Amino acid sequence: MGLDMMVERNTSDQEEREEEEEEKAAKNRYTKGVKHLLEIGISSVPKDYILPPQDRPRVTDKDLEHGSNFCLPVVDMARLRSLSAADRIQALEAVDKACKEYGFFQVVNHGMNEEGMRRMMAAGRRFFEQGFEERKKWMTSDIRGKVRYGTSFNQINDTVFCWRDFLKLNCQPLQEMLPLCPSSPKDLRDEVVSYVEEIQVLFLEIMAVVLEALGVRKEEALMEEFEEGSHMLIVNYFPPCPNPDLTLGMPPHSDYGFLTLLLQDDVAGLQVYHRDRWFTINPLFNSIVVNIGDHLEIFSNGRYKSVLHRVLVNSTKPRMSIASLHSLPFSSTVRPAAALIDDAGRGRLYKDTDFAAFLNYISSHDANRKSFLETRKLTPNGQRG
Ligand SMILES: O=C(O)CCC(=O)C(=O)O
Repeated sequence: MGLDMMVERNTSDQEEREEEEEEKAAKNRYTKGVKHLLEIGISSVPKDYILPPQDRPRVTDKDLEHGSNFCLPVVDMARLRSLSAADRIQALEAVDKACKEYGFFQVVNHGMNEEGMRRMMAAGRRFFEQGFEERKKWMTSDIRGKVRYGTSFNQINDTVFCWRDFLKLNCQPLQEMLPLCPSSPKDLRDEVVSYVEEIQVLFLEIMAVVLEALGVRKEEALMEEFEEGSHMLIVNYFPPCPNPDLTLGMPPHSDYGFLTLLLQDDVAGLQVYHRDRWFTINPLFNSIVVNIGDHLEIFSNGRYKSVLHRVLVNSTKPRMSIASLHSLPFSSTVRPAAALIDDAGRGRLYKDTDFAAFLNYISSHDANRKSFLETRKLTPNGQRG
């Protein structure tokens, strides 16, 4: 080999090594979260956050600010509680319609303490507003951790990163999680306890209503399982983004549990996929957004479907949301309800599943869209689809 060729080859090896080093350093920066990227002074989104053109949102900051004309069905819990048996049937039909047509509804007069909700949101916000040195104490990529500060959607497998940081608290049992929950800001633990206790009561009430709407007898044993059921509280923080047209706060995904109860602040960002289009959900003051998760799709044998949703970011305002994901206990099996399997008509459409299968799946796959649920489907005669 001539001297010139050797020099050229050494130079390109060196360049490759430098590129690899730079890529590693960048990934290391990304795992610290998007708030950290802003803190170190980035002024445009790094290339790993840029979605292919077909997946980018086509909504501007202005559209988000003006709000959309789309409204989710609203369920008034106070009214539902006070109705006569005959009127209740009608109200349950409306819940059934919302679950079938949208997979989402909004709950008002839910009975949660309004001031407590505000304080929980404020304490969560102060957690993210602290310096990185404080936040990073809870940073881990262990998806089984009871408390986890992290970023993006599924940071181990994401091919494109998302503009979101989060604090995930595995709240069942609450007493085991609490000593591990961040103690700064000082009031966070107290606010988490109050919020978790109240939202759990609301979940049980809404779950009972949904079972009634589905036409499944509200068996005591099942309700007891929900009382002991899994409860993941996810505090989401979406900082302002320099290029909101190129990326997303969260990609299109469905939630894994039975129901998710979502509290959002007053900044729009949540979008729901409905009739082949994305619709923005205007934040409705003091309401809770409820959506069907994959486990309820399985339990209902496909009568109710989990629905894709995603989150947009904007260039000026941070946005926060607090999602409560509820399901059966981690050790339980989720399967179609016997009452909803009709041997002569609709056979069993889903395989049994459990959390272990889900966690194994997300540790090795891109879990966006409804990819996990797809692996649980059977053809109508009981074979894998
Ligand atoms: O921030 C939102 O509005 C939605 C959050 C969400 O989809 C989630 O946490 O799974």
